Formats: sequence, structure tokens, C-alpha cells
Amino acid sequence: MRISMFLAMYILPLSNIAQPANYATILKGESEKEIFTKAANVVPTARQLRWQKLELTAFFHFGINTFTDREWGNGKEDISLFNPKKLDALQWVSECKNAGIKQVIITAKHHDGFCLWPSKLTEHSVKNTAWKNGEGDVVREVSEACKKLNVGFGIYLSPWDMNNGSYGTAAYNDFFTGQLTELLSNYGIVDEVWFDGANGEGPNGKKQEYDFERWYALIRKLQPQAVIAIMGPDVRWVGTETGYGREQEWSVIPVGLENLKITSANSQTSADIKPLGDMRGSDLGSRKKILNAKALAWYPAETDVSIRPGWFYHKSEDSLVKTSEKLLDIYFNSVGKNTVLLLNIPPNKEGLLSDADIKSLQGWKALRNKIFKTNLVKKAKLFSPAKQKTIKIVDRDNATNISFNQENKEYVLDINLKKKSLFNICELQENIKLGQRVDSFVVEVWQKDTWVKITEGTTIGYKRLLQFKNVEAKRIRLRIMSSRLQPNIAEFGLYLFENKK
Ligand code: FUL
Repeated sequence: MRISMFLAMYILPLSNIAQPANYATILKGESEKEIFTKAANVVPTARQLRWQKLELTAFFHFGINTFTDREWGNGKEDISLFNPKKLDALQWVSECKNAGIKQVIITAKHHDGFCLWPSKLTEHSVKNTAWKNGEGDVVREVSEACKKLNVGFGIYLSPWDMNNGSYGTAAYNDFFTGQLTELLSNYGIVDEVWFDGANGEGPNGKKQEYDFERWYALIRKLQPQAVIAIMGPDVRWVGTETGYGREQEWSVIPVGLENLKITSANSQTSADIKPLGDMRGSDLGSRKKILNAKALAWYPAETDVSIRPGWFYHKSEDSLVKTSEKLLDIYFNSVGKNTVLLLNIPPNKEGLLSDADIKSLQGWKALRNKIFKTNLVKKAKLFSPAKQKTIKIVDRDNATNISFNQENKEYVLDINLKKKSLFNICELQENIKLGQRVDSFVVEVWQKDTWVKITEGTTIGYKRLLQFKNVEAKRIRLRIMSSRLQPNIAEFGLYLFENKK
């Protein structure tokens, strides 16, 4: 019933799309070529593009669990335990900023229902604790630190609430809408809203039917620039909590027509994607997958992982903080696999990030600085495509790209470094403003009168990082073996990681 009503409402705008849009519908009888061309022309919305370019974001899991030493509370905890005497959100945000993190998300409320801001809608909040004599507001402190340091600000608000008595009834959706309104109205710009899919029992043993559509509409109204992540229309979960993304990561994936909610604003038409559930397969968007699709949408992946084994701080995990090297590996396998990294760094009971976490963050940044300091392609000469300038692929501007000839069967980027150089990392980026297009590529070097393959891959997307054994060469080429339309290579980097084990 709901689906047919939905289709009736939205069937009209679902015809051919002339304008760039973050979705496309496949009409009956369309050829493979037409479908792949449509897929290649699906582009991110402005908010999705802004988010993708952040590359690194952070989570702060902090709340009553920090004081009870638990990962999940039950809503019955004694909130007088909450007293982070040295809380310093400026320390949290500045340590993140120093590590290159561009946006942070605070757990305003986790599943236990305890609110880190003085919500007027519940007594289960910081206002009834000894912390700052009940005058404190963690959400405000984080939002102000973000403003001060020019770092993006996001909120996590758990729909599952084990404390609220109305959970499991229609009244809870009103309560939740009220909480969301407080958070979206009183703290300035909110750049990301993170909804978890967890849906367990509340204090009455009942489960709740979440009114996501109402919440999305509210977010769009009050904070139109915010991306809504995970159980949301803009960003999907990569499917693991390990920090490691998939080998082949397409930001354009098949969706059902019933998953598209088309909206028009001015002359722009875009679609909100209704969450599709956990997508854990290794292939979500290959040619094979999209051939049978009814519709396609730009729905990019976020990789969330904690710097510690748990999401919340536990003293017993002080010695288990991920090392800088491990974080680097995660960087290669999340940002370097066309996703945005969301790294959780949980503040401790004092209300500070711990020394071990800070040390890892700093070491991680130092490693990245060292590796990505010198792009060997900077001084190179471009052989092919002809009449193009190297600058476009080394300017760190994702919106400038090399153009290939329309009639080229195979797209080749052929580079002469002018002198023999040693490298073991290759960085590739597509100009995703024009869509994600590359299906498969190889990187080769000219050695002893022949081209030798050093690495290969399927997708590139916003960013692809590849590591390989040390190679010494002067001439390198990127061969794009398969692309849905002409590829738009925005960046090409070759780097040397000297300490590589
Ligand atoms: C999960 C939650 O249950 C965890 O506690 C954590 O917040 C993680 C990011 O999402 O679903």
C-alpha cells in the first residue's frame, strides 16, 4: 500500500533526466550502453560532495557508559556518576584537527537515553548531574570548539532509547522529533546527523517504529547542508567496523524505485535515498549489478572504526590503542578505497582524550605528512593524452581533470618523470563532480624495453591509494582498461614510503 502510493506520487518525475542529478531511472528496453552512460552521469549532491572531500572525520563516543565502563547501558544507570571534571572539548577538537580530521560527531545520546545536553524533554540528562552543578552542556562545548577551530560539527542521536517511557509508542516519535529540534536549533551549523539502525527494546519491553521520514524532513528544513548518515539518505555504512573498505567501491549503486524520494528545489532535482539496510556484499555497483537495476543513486560509503577495541573509553583498553601504523593502514583501506573515514576517539572519565590516543593520532599525521610530501609526478612531463598539462593532475584540486579523446578506445595517461625515481605508492582520483566512471585500470612502468605492470584495480572514485614493492622507473603509465564514459582523472600521485616494512 505504502509503496504503490509512493510510486503514484513520484512516478511523473521519474522519466528521462536532462540535468545532472544524484539518481537515474532505468527505462524498460534500455540498452547496456544506455544504462552504463546513465550510471556514469549520476553525480553527488552539493552536500555529498562537501562531505566526501572531508576524507577524515571523527566520532566522540562519550556519555554515561564512560563512567560505568560499559559499551551499552540499559537506561537505568545512576547519572550522578557523570562528572568529567576536566572536560575540555577544545582539546578533543584541536587534537583531531592536528591529525587532519575535518569534522567531528558527538554522541549527544546513545542507546541508554542519557543526554549530553540539557534537553527540556527529559530529566535523564547532564542538567541533573553534579557536573558544573547541572549547568554544563557537552554538545555546546563541542560545537563551540568546532566553530573556533573551523572544524565541521555533527551529532549522533540514537533512535533507540532504553530510558524514555514513551519508547514503543507514537509519542516517542514526537519526543525524538523534539530532541532533534533542540539539537538542530540551538547549536549553530550542524554538518552531519548520524542515525544508527539499532532498534532494541525500550523500558516497557516494546520496540519502536522509527519515523525516519519525518526526521529527515526536519533536518532538511533546519539544517539543509547536513548530510544524514547511515540510516539516512546521503551516506551509507560501508558494512564493517574494521576500518577496511571493499576492493571495489562504487558510489553509484542500484536502488529500488520505492527507495527514491524525488525532491525539486529551484531548477535542481535530486533524490533522497531511503536506507536500503545493511549492504555487506563485496560488489554493490559493478556493471553486472546495475544492469538489472530499476534505478541508480549516488549513495557513498562511510567507514567507521574505533581507535580502541570499544566505542566508549575503558581504562583496561589504554594499552590497546591502535598504533599510528595501524591507523595508516586503515587510511589506505578507507579513504584510499573511495570512502570517508569516521574514526572514533573516545574521551575518558576526566573528559579528555587520553595520551595514548593523542600519541597515535600525532604519529599517524606525521607518517602521512612524510609520505605525501613530494608527489613525483609534479615535475613530470605528460606524453599522453596529447596537449594536456600535468598541472591538472597534481594541483590537489579534485575538480580539475585531464580530458581524454572521445574516440580513444583505451585511455592512457603516459608520464615521463624526467629522471629515474623510486616509489611504492600510487594515488588516483576521479573528478566525481562529473560522476564515477572507471571500472578497471593498471599502472605500468617502462623497464628494459617493455611495459611492466606494478599494480591494478577496479574502482577509483573520489580516491584510490595503492601500495606496492619499491619500483624504480622514469616512465609510468596509467591504462584505464574499462570506463563507463570518458574518465576524468583529477589527480595522479606517486610517492615513496621510506619506512615501509
Ligand atoms: C553501533 C552502536 O550500537 C555502537 O554502540 C556504536 O555507537 C556504533 C557506532 O554503532 O550500532
